[in-house]
Amino acid sequence: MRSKIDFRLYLVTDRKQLTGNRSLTIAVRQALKGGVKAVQLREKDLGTRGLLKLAHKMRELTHGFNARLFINDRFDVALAVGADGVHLTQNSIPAEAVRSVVRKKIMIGVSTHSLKEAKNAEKGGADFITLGPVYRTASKLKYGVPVGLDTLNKVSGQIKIPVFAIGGIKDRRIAEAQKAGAFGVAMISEIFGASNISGKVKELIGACL
Ligand code: 3NM
Repeated sequence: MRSKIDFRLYLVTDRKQLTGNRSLTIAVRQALKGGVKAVQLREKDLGTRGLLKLAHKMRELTHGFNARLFINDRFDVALAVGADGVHLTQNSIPAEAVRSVVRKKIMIGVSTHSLKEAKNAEKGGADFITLGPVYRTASKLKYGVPVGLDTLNKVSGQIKIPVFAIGGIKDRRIAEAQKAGAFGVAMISEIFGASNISGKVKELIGACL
């Protein structure tokens, strides 16, 4: 299972966090130019048709850079656009139900916030999880109380699938997240808030090695 996940840096999108009139397409292209190899399309406010259209665009873009594309929550949209995977939330259809439909066709990532959720995701057939928020994020407590490095350490030690630390991850925190057992890191603002997105991604990839 572990070898299937061939990226350490996972970009999660939120076009509302983009600065300087950059469109999502431009920002993601810059991140891909910088070397990011996995993108999760997470644009919660879009309706099905709008999401599908954007997902097609992201598929074309990520293909051009040989990068993985994951669609937040919607495995139907992931299948429809030929994405590499779906990224499920705790309110999505559970991983085991998705797995029973998609079989081995696409990968499944799951957002988790505790050891219990992490174990459930693994049992349900997830290929990897995100665990968070590890730190306090800019959007304050929108994602819940930070779980901290101790929980990251505990979870990483008790499950076999890769764990990506998420929530308030910055360049300077990558080393300690990895030391606490994270296989990789996932982030929005550190990348989308950068004035030079591709330069920032290059730095982050260097820090992930
Ligand atoms: N999920 P940033 S934290 C999308 O804990 C998301 O599951 C989280 O943004 C979780 O890198 C989070 O800007 C926000 O902190 C990540």
